[in-house]
Formats: sequence, structure tokens, C-alpha cells
Amino acid sequence: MNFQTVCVIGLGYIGLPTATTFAAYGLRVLGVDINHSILDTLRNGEIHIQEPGLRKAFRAALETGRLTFSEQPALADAFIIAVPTPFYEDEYGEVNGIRFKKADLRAVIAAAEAIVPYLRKGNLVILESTSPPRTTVDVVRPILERSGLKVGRDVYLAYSPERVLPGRILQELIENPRVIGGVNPESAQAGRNLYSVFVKGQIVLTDATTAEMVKLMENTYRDVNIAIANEFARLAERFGVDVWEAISIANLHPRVKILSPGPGVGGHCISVDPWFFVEAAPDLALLIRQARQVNDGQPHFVLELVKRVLGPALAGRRIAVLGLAYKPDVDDLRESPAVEVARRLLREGAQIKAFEPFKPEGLPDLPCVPELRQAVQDAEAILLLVRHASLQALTPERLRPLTPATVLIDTVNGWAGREWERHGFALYRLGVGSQREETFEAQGASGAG
Ligand code: SAJ
Repeated sequence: MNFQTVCVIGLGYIGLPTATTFAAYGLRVLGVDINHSILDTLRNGEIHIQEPGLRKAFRAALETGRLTFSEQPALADAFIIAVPTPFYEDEYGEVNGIRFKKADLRAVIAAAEAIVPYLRKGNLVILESTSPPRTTVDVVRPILERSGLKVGRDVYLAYSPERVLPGRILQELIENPRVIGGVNPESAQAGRNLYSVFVKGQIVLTDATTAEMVKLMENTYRDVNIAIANEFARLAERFGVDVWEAISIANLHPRVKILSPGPGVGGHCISVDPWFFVEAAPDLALLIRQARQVNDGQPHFVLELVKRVLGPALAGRRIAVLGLAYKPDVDDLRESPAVEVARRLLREGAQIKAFEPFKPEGLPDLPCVPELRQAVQDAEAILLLVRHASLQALTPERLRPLTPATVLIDTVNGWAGREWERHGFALYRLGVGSQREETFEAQGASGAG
């Protein structure tokens, strides 16, 4: 099977780099999105997301003339669905007293329906969106069969999860191993033919539901591991221990690799995907649900830390909030725990000024400033929420002339090991018990880096 044309539905963080890469490797690509302003941006040679190297690769692909855009699919050899699968914001499910967030599959369903009129014998349809187990066979397949074609015999259908890390998408798209789960072996093989156009990593074939589960297992595994790190941070505070030091020592064990605590887990993947298991099997996914609750509880834990340092009444307190992105060195604010912390501080009446170096315009519902200097210039306390390299690099010498603040609260261990006290700052770190902090202060040291 030789694929000449591919239609990519959904031009977000995954769809756009995928469409760009297929065009770069010689296929004719139609990029489809329901959002007109995104299409206008792309047609003008601009991109609506920040991802290293993407603008350049996108423009090069446009120049080949092989990448075009539309609001609707068209005839093609292959169709790739790369639309978001969020959960419903205000709608919860409940089984036997277990409450869970529900997956919103409307975009997947609409994309599958949009393909139906253009499906022809021999076509391949790939679902890339992260989805609850059995979505490919139970949701997408029946929709495609409305075309009168038999899935598995007349048209091929496979699930192939994206597994790229934001910040390294273009590279990982090509180099990562790729899982392709077919509804039958011929479908998986068709998927291999398509992706081998550019994938250099190993391509593993399996069935569709296994591939769906693999994707969810990967992100759930990470979520649970971050949850234990966050729980360790809470325990360390209770016992007067520096969790960062404890983790670095524990990680010397050859079979231990504890991740980092922080203000919580954000992004559109890890904070969402585990709920798909909980929704699909609430009676079984107990540890998974508990881990989600620990990580979702971290912004509250940060707020408690701020109150312990500044006192319980935050109304009118002037706090500079540094970093709003969901993780270091990206511009993505989706499901960001830092945003959640900032909103909670606002609700407590604090006078915050937030600074996000990767998105200087910030968010409309938060008081944001485009420069660090403006955020700290009349702050009494500075709260570090994201370990962006540029924020982590701040030194006491650099910060002192910019701010009257005397308190630093570091939730990501970005500032340990510097001589803050000599410059009139008291440093408080998440996961570091106050007993320990005093001991360290008494000894004039500032903790493990
Ligand atoms: N985080 C911590 N502590 C850590 C590591 C991460 O608190 O030790 C936080 C981050 O700050 C962030 C969140 O977890 O808020 C998630 O960040 P991440 O870098 O772990 O992952 P994502 O969401 O950017 O990308 C993940 C990746 N999955 C895995 O590493 C298993 C990526 O490979 C997937 O393609 C992506 O999800 C996705 O699209 O599903």
C-alpha cells in the first residue's frame, strides 16, 4: 500500500507537527480544523502554538506546496484524527460512591463523522487522540461503517497514540518508537506503511485496544510516580526533612527513581488521561484515582505553605508569582497547577502580579505583567511556581536591586544552594520541614541543590 495523500483532522500540538512532517517527507497533506482563525493563521504562514523548530519546519512544508488547509476533509488515501479528548469540566460520573471525571469524546465523534462521506475502499483511518479503552472499536468503527464499507476488509482502522514530549515534538515524532494498534492485522500493517514514511524509531504492531491501553498506562504510570513524590513532600514537611535531599539520596539506589514534587501535575495529558481508566473501571482503578487526587491537591498544599510563611490572612499581601506554564520552558498554560495557585491566591484577596516569560501577555483573568521587573518591584514575597531555566538562573545579586521582597517561596527547588540570606531574603521551599529550615538557618547553610 502506497500512501500519496493524507488528511490530518485537528491542527493542534500533535496534528500540526504531524501534518508538517508528512508534507516534509513528500506526501500531499490536507490539514483540517474547525477553527477558522487557526486556518487563517496557518494560511498566512504563521503558527498558533510555540514549539521549538516548528515555525521553520512548517514554513518549509508550506513552500513545497504539499501542505494545504480546509474546514472539511476531502478524498485522501489516509485520514488521521488528532483532535483533543478533554474531560467534561462540570460533569462527573459516580459508581458505588466513586466520583470520576468523564471523557468528552465529542471532537473524536465529529471528526469520524466528517470523514464518512470521503471514505473509499482501501483507505486507512488512524485515531491518534488519547482515548478511553475500546474507543477505536466501539466508537469510531461503527461511525465509519455508516459509509457502507466494512472496517478491516474494505477500509483499515488503527489506533496510534502520540507519545511526544512538548518541547521536543518534531524530534520525538521521528525518533520515538511508534505503537500501531489495528482492528485487525491488515490495519496495523497499513498503519506501519503510513508512518514508516518518517518514523525512524521502532514500529510495534498490536491490536487497537492494547495500543489505547499502552498510551494510558504510560501517562498513568508517570502520574502515580509524581503523586508519590508529592506525598513524600508532605511527609517530609511533617517530619522536618528536606524532601529534595532525601529524594536525591534515595535515588542513589540502583532500582529507585523518584520524580520531583511540585505545585501539581498539569498539561492536557497526564492530568487528564488517568481519569479515562477511572471512568472505564471505577471499581478497579483505585490507586490511579487516589494519585490523581494527590496531584490535584497540590495547589491547595502550596496555598497552605504560603499561609504558613506569610500568615493565614493573605488579603492585600503583595505576592509576585513567577511562572504560569504547566511545566518548565514551554508556553502551554493548559491545566496548569501554577495558574490554579495564582487563582487561589487571588480568591484569598492577595495582590498578585504574575509573570510568565513564555507568554508575556499572560491570562485575562489574572493580573499579569510582561516583565520580571514589574512583577517583583513592589512585592513583599516572591513565589516560584515553574522551574523555567531563566527563572531558576535568578541570583540574589540580580534580584536584590529589583525588589523590596524579603520572602522567597520556592515550590520547585529552583533556588536552593544560593546565598539568599546574605542579601536579605528568607527562602522557604516546598517539601522542606520548618524544623529543618531553622537548623539550616542556624548553621548558615541553605540546603541541597
Ligand atoms: N511533573 C512533576 N514532577 C516530575 C515530572 C513532571 O510535577 O518529576 C509535572 C510537570 O511539571 C507537568 C506534569 O507533571 O505539570 C506533566 O509533565 P511531563 O513532562 O511529565 O509530561 P507531559 O504532559 O508534558 O507529556 C507527557 C509525556 N508522557 C510521559 O512522559 C509518560 C509525553 O511523552 C506524552 O506524549 C504526553 O504526556 C502526551 O501527549 O500524552
